[in-house]
Amino acid sequence: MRAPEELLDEARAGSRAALARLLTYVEGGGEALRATAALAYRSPAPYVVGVTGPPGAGKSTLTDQYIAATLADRPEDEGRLGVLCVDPTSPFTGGAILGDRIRMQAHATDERVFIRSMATRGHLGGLSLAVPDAVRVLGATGSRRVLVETVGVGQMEVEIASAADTTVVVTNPGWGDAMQANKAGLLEVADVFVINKADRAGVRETRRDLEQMLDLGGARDWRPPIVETVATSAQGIAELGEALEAHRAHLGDVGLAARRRANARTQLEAVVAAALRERVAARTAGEALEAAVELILEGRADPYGAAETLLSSP
Ligand SMILES: Nc1nc2c(ncn2[C@@H]2O[C@H](COP(=O)(O)OP(=O)(O)OP(=O)(O)O)[C@@H](O)[C@H]2O)c(=O)[nH]1
Ligand SMILES: [Mg+2]
Repeated sequence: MRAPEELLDEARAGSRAALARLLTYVEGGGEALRATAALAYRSPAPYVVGVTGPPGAGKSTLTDQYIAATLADRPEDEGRLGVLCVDPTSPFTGGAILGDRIRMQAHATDERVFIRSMATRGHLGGLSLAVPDAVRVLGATGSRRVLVETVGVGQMEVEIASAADTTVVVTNPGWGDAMQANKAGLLEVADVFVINKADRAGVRETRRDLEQMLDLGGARDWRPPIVETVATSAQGIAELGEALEAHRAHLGDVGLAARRRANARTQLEAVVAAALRERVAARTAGEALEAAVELILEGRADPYGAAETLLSSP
């Protein structure tokens, strides 16, 4: 294993191979992750934009267009743009991730961008904990802004949103019903809504559904704007960029600090829970467990006493 300190220096000096290696450490968990995290969290966090939504909504196409637009008028001092593609449904390099890679390849050699598909291998808390770590590694090596694309399935979008400063929820025309089913989750995470594939029928109805959902959600200090896009032809990308900047401006320094405090709390709780789960697994496996089960079956112990014995054994 190469020392993370060295790799970090090399990555800061521009080595993409060194950066890739650090991210592999993050995915792999264990000692390499710990050593990497100990360094990465010393640097300020980059600004994180989460892009989530159902499979096939056009998240990657949209992200790709956003990268292109961002690079086109990027000031010299803006640092690198990091992009993480996360697909919880295919933990190993599956079709979707491969597709993302190919789609974004146009930018893959641009020095100002670093694109990476994330997988979970050994990370203690799985992808939802690996992502914030990867974000910090990107931040520590020159990315000032990081885009995180995740397929919104189950709790994933909520988990990833708790690693983002601004979260974009991508929908498509005709998805009113699908959105109704997951209303609470979407409302909780969305800072910006996108109706992508606006070249298709049903945009107006979807917008109405979203507006209604936001009305029912009650008064908040930020009402997520709804941006219509056709990602395949770069329509609405400028508006999306404006919506992102507007949300950032709305947060301001105080709002951003509050969000990051909440996110750090959520992340820490998740790390503690994952560590405890690991300990539970260690305690409830192997011979000691079997012996305790035996005692219960023989009527010589009850589950509570047996549990205490397991927990207090070294
Ligand atoms: N008609 C139309 N098709 C689009 C639009 N945006 C994306 N698509 C197509 O929709 C398909 C899925 O696009 P992706 O960008 O891969 O969607 P995704 O949300 O990243 O998909 P997953 O990562 O697999 O969940 C592709 O065939 C795109 O070309 C759009 O605005 N209009
Ligand atoms: Mg995708």
